[in-house]
Amino acid sequence: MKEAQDIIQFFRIPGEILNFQPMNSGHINTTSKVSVVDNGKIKFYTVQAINTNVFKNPEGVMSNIVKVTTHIKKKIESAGGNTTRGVLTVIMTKDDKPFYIDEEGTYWRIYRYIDKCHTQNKVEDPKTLYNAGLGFGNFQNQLADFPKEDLFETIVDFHNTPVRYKQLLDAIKNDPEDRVKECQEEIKFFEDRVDELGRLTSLEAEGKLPLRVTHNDTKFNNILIDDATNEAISVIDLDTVMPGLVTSDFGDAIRFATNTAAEDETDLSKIGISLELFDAFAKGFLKALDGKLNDTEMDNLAWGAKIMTMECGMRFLADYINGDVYFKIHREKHNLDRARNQIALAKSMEENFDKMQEIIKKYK
Ligand code: GN1
Ligand code: MG
Repeated sequence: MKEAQDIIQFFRIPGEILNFQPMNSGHINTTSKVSVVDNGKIKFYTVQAINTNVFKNPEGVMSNIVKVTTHIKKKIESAGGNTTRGVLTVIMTKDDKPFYIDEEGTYWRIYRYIDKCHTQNKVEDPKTLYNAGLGFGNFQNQLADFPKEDLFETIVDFHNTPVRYKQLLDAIKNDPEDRVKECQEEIKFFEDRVDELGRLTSLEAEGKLPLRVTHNDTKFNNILIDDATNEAISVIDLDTVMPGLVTSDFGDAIRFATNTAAEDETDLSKIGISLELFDAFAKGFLKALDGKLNDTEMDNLAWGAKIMTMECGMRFLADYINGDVYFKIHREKHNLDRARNQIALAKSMEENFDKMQEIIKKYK
């Protein structure tokens, strides 16, 4: 594959390349930070190769991102905010496209790099997670009036948990790598909870959970944190912005950020939900969305956390069984470790479920 530095020339980026450095973040796309010197000034860009095994319609992805970032920019502008920091800026190619396709068919995109901020993989301080809650809640506010029908569904059934279960069953049936035999306990965990998996999609079908424009990948490392103030500056990784449920955004954020261990920790005794962190995120998220959620949404936020954790666990497990074809892995059995981790976290949520519900009630 080409390197980030080879494709800069096709974009509207004046100056000379100084340096480029791969960034090992995310399980899907390949990302580098590139510095360019223009008239003695150094500017930074984020260059990404889009994973087209995952995103079958990369042009649809970029169409969504251009529309959504333009919409948010207008909101920030009318509120008198900083439009270069509060939202990603897509850099266009010299022929005015939001992506460049190289000879190998790789889709590339470039964002302006937002400086004086960073991402964090682990929550060090509840206040920062509170800020992230505010940030993700605000993101949803900014898109509350965005026309949903203008968005491509970039991954069909992305958070359709019963479909994810079906995909796990298909993987088990095919068993291409003969791995099912070592996953019996994990498979049973999901079989035992099959009735819970369809809870949110059923409420959606009954019209009780409304479709909103959601982010759908609200990991704590998908929001930029200001270096000086620890405030949440901008939501990033917009590939999966599409119509969805607020319970998914809340739930996925909780799944990732409140785990007392990393997503791939193998010492299961270290894994559990931190109620302190749950409280911090809920407080920020619900402050931003003050009064905007209906009762069914409020009553199902904790369910969102558990169901998103189970869904992610099923996805990791199915990918392990399928031979690691979706998520990037960095060691043998990485996806199996991740699946076991998510199961341990879901168990911890079961033990703390009443307390999670109590915390949500405080912010009703
Ligand atoms: C992937 O790209 P990244 O690392 O932010 C995945 C999410 C999973 C997450 C698990 C498009 O997110 O759905 O929850 O890994 N993104 C896609 O860490 O599948
Ligand atoms: Mg992503």
